[in-house]
Amino acid sequence: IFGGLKVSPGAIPWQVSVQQKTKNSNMKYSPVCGGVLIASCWVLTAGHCIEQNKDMRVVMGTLALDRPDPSAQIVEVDTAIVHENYRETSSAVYNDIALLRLRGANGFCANETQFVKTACLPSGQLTDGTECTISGWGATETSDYGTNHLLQANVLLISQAKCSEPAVYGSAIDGSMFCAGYLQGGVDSCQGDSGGPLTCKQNDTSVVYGLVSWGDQCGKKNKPGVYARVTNFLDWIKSKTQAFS
Ligand code: 4AZ
Repeated sequence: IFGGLKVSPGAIPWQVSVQQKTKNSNMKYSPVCGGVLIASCWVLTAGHCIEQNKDMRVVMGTLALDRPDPSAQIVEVDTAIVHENYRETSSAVYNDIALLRLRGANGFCANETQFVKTACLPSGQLTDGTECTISGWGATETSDYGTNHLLQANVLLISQAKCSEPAVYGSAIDGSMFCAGYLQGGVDSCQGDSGGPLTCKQNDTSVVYGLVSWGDQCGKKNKPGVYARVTNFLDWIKSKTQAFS
């Protein structure tokens, strides 16, 4: 996160760290992406976060990554489901969404606490200009390698028309994504934040409208962050999660 602030304990309890087992090791995992807990056994993340045939786990309920807080819950991923139309080109990442089915029994995986809670899925569309919150352990203005402590920042929703202007992203933008941030630059998501939440408050409830997806670097003028448009995938999420329960 560029231009962010440290998150307080319990402030973003649906944020998870998606981690991949390191090659040639049975024990070590490295953080690859963020994710969002949407049910006890389900995490939303970005499609581009998934490398097939790699063991993954999620770490929930912690702000620090190097030494997880006592409130941390670590659960292995059973199955990763990448969207059938996920596609990456030189100009954009399309349908950049995936579901992680966590390992557990009887639909019970994450244990809800003050530090681990599910985020709500959206019902309606949002108004351009709405202020929303992004978070992650990704790169910052001072570290390409990301942070140990979870950071957050506020961003504004940018219209499709504005984001599709030639000076911004032109025809790269489609209905599977939206832009958020500031055209003057400075505050943005960045590499390592991918798959993490963009939530907006509705009647005091945080609703996950976006997943960190891509952008032309980070915090640059006229190059806001691009987010997977969760409202576009509600039927997909429903069909994939219902097929299991
Ligand atoms: C990345 O490389 C990435 N500024 C993620 C988000 C943004 C740019 C790059 C948005 O994963």
